[in-house]
This record gives sequence, structure tokens and C-alpha cells, in this order.
Amino acid sequence: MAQLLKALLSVSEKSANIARLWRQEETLFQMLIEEKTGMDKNKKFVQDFKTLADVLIQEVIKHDVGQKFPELKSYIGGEESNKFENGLGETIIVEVCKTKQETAGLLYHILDHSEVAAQLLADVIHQDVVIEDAAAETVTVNIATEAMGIWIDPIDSTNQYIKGKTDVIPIDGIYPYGLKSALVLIGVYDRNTGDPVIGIINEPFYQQDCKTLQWRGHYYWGISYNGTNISSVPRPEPQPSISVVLSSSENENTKQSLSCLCGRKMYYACGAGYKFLCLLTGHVDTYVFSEDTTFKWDSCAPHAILKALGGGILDLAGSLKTKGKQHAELPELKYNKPIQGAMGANQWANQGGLIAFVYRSHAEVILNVLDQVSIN
Ligand code: 2IP
Ligand code: CA
Repeated sequence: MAQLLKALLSVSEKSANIARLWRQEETLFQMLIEEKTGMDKNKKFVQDFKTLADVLIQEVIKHDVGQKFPELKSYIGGEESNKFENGLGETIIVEVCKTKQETAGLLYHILDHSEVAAQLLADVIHQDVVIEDAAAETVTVNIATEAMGIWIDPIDSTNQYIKGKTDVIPIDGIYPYGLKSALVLIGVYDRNTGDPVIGIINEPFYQQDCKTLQWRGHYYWGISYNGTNISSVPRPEPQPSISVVLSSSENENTKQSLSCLCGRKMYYACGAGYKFLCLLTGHVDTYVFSEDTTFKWDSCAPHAILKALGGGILDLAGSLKTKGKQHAELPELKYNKPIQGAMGANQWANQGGLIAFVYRSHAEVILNVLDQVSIN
């Protein structure tokens, strides 16, 4: 089995454990929901706690992967910075320490001196997670790790994670919002070509036990490298008529054109990662987004799995420009180059929007429709 895949699956599972712990353990949960009690004096403090689950997961992934693959350590990027400001205005660097006790000590300072919360988290962070995955065991691809980079989205759809709605009714299998859209995304890309190579999507809140109320997770993976394409999910069958999933923030022109094309098979869902996942599970054929507010850490992992299934993610604006030009290839999203002149996270935006697909013909139909409207 590719050692890197094995390491990433383990750390995605550890991340999902942290995401679940934070919602299920009373002391930690109270920190997440404090804002709802209207404690205004704590506003900044609570805001920080919201991102702390993200920051912590990102650091755990960096630490665990960096330990096994030191050559990757400087090339692991993600949404969050590990500088965390606590309620007293102190800046603390969040990191995984050498021992469980040291990590607990650091977390104690961050978590408003809550010893219980600090210890609970340190236990999970320092736990060895062993994954038994028969399909992954058969993977023999040798990945040139010295040429790879990693994008992490520790908790995609953070807002839905915080709100934590569990009584959401799916429409044709698609959850429009709620806890189910919170996902851990880990994507590996080739630093030379910018192509996605390995994708892991971990869904921490896959199923809830109705008696214990405990959540069980589920993960999906795919590899697309040097002509080898393997995935933990089968390629979904194409549906007789084309369907699309959109962000509720999608612009009106796009919505109108796609609604003419897809009719009642046009869906809305929260979370960029969750919308990609709807394609992998065969609930929808395409995901279209014309804005520039998804980032490399949102799309890298799903992109690798889609590629392994014969699909992909196109740069929407670039494809509309290229379409019709003879012999021109439609541009796929790439992961290795920042946008010149952009600052901070915006350097890594999917600036031209995107179309994700399993079947290329579906992307072409969508492009034909969008070609005729102004989408911006
Ligand atoms: C967000 C999150 C949002 C999504 C946005 C992502 O990531 O997935 O839900 O917007 O594109 O960047 P939308 O739901 O409208 O598609 P995060 O939650 O990690 O900030
Ligand atoms: Ca995200």
C-alpha cells in the first residue's frame, strides 16, 4: 500500500475524531456554542474558539504527516494560521508537542484554563490511529513524495459545523445544510505539474446511532498518478437527465440558465467539499460555481478523487474563454501557483470559478449553456 495514502487516511480519521469530540464532549461543546447564549463580552473569545477546532486539526495533520514524511513538511498548506489569540489578547502558537502532557499544558492556556478540555483533546491528538482498509492495502503506486505538496481544509463548512443541525431532511439524498456538510479535506498535488494526486475526504458525521447519539464517520479516497487511477468509490452511473448542485450564493443569471437545463434536478447545498462529495456518491452530475470564493484547500482532495473516476474540475472562466478555439484544451484547476498580486488566502482562490464533473460530456453541456449568458 502507498505509505502516504495510509498515513493520510490515519490522520484524516484522527481529525474526524477531534471534530466529533469537540461536538460531543460537554465541556468542549459549550465552548463552541457559547456565542448563542449572547455573552457579548466574550464575542472575540468565542470567535477564536470557533476557529480553534480548525487550527488544531490542521496542526495535527501537519505534525503527523511531517513526522512520517519530513520532505513534505514545508509544503503542507491550509486555510488557517497557527497563531491563536486568546480572550486576554495573548498570541499563542498552536502546535502538537512532543508529549501528551506538553500538548495538554499548551491547550490548557488556550482553552481558558479548562483542564478537562485540554486533557480530552491531548488524548485524541496523541492517539495512534490504525486504519484497516483492504482496498487501500492493495495500492502499490510509488508516489515521489519529494515532489508533492498538500492542501488541508481541516473542517470545511465550519459554519454548519458550529450550528450542528442534525434534523435536516435530504432532497433526493442531498442535505441542503447541516452537520453532514462538515468534512475534513486532505489533498496531495504534484508541485511540478500542479495536478491533484491523492484525495481524502473524511465525513465525521456520516451516521448517528439513535440510541447512544454517537456519530460514526466514513471516508473516501482516490489516487490519480502516472496513469494509475484508483478510488475507494465506484464510478457513478450517469443519470438520464443532467443534474447540478449550486451554492446558495450563486448569481441569478447562472441559476436561471441552469434551471432551464436541469429543471427540478437543480439542488443547493452548503460546503464546497460536500457539493463535490455529492458527485462522488452519484447524487448529482455536476457542481458549478461562478464566484471566486472557493480555494485550493476546498477542491484539491475532491479533484484527485474525481480524476481517479475519470472526471475532473475545470476552471469555469478559463473554459468559457477557451471553448470553441480549435485544439485548445479546457483548463483544469491547478494547485501549485499563487495568483500574482493577490494577498493572503486570496492568492489561492479558484479565481475563475469551477465546473466539477464525473462525465466530461456533462461539463460540455453546462459550458454550452453558460456560454450564452453573462455569469458575472
Ligand atoms: C467554505 C465553505 C462554504 C463555501 C465556501 C468554502 O469553507 O465550504 O460553505 O461556500 O466556498 O470556502 P458555499 O457553502 O456557499 O459553497 P470553510 O467553511 O472552510 O470556510
Ligand atoms: Ca473550506
